[in-house]
Amino acid sequence: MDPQEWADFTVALWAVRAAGGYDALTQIHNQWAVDGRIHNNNFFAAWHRGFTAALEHQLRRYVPKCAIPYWAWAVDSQSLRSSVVLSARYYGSVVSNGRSISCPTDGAFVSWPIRPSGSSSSRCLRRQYSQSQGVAPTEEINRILNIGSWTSFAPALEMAHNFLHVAVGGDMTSFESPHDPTFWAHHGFIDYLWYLWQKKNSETMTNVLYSNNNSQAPRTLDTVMQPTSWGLTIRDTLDVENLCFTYADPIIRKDFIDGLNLRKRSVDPSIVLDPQLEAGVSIAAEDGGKDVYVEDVPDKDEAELPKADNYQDLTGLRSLSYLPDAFLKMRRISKAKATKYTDDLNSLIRTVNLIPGYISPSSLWYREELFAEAISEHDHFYINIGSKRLVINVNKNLSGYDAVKDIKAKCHAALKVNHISAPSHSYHDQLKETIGEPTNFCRLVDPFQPNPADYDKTD
Ligand SMILES: [Cu+2]
Repeated sequence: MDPQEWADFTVALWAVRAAGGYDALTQIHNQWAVDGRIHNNNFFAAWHRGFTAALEHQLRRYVPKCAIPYWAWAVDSQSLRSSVVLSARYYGSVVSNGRSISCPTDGAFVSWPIRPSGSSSSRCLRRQYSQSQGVAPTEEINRILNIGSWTSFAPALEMAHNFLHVAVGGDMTSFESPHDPTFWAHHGFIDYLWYLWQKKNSETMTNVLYSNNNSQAPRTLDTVMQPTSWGLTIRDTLDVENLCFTYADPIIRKDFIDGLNLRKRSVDPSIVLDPQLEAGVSIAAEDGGKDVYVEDVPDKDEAELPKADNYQDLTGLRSLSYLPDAFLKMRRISKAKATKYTDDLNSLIRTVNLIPGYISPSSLWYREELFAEAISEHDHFYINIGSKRLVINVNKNLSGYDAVKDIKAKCHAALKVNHISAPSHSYHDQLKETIGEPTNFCRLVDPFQPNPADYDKTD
């Protein structure tokens, strides 16, 4: 999405809002959510697809080709607050840096007024960008896309989606979450994942939808969903083109990703670090200093799953916290199911972290902006490789991106980073065992690092 398209999108959004359509949609979400009819059930994906299309249709009254951008937040999972999506360039940043709820101070929605239902006055948009909640990394998204049955895929997709609501926080945790424009970018991504899954699986849904505890939920594909005035059945939503949008032309949605600089991030699943490390070995730097050395991971459990506020570990994925009780209660999500999902996800993360030489596309290694910011706060950074870790001292004569470059160069030299065309076997097999067929992993990476050929098209 180029700056003009982003500007058009926000202009259209403000126009829909001025006409009353935006708040009306938020209230529709609230109305049907309160009764527990659109979440935690078998047509969550279908309803929200129709819902995002409803906004998109309104946007097109003002900007004919307007499309809702999606936010592939899995790549930002290790630090939401450093996501360019949540920056001045797009949806806005918050000054609290994840510590408390505050209002965006920059971006397109600083003066976006929120009027919660039942309230007579407006206030600013509230967000947190929680440092402690955590959201699913790319590996979990890939695992979900590899699930073969609808009855297992759908609840996993919805569960992963819940964490983002809580992590963005503030208005996004309530049933009036569409108040926050990030809602649409988030649901655009969720819908895209369903779309990808549909392309792979012929059993998109069956007439017998997976069972759920909600007696209000439609039982068949031909049940008209609420609000019935839309006249949309689940079957109507199965094909996105029915709803006048598509993901088929990668330009429409992928160029947004390009606009986010994600292409620059060189998500390269073929980077393999040399795992032949021995503790106690130090790698002499050119100046003779002990700039890089190898040590045993002191507290293995902790090192395997870095805490959410640990910005020193450049390659380890962070653990996720359990979803708050209040959120589960409001959405009528079974606590046992949510707990099991979180535990399973953390164990997947632990496994991923222990694959020797594997660097997740989500890891801080690729987040140079955050890494540059954290550099002044630390004397050294780590790269974990199984039970060993590489410690890299920060050259205090350098700052920001220069220091980042220096650290990366030292790592490359020390670990003899190989850019090889095919991943090594053990690594390939381990990934396959952990997150499914690695070709799908590559397919997932693909949207973040699109084929340059896609960019030759205009439009
Ligand atoms: Cu919802």
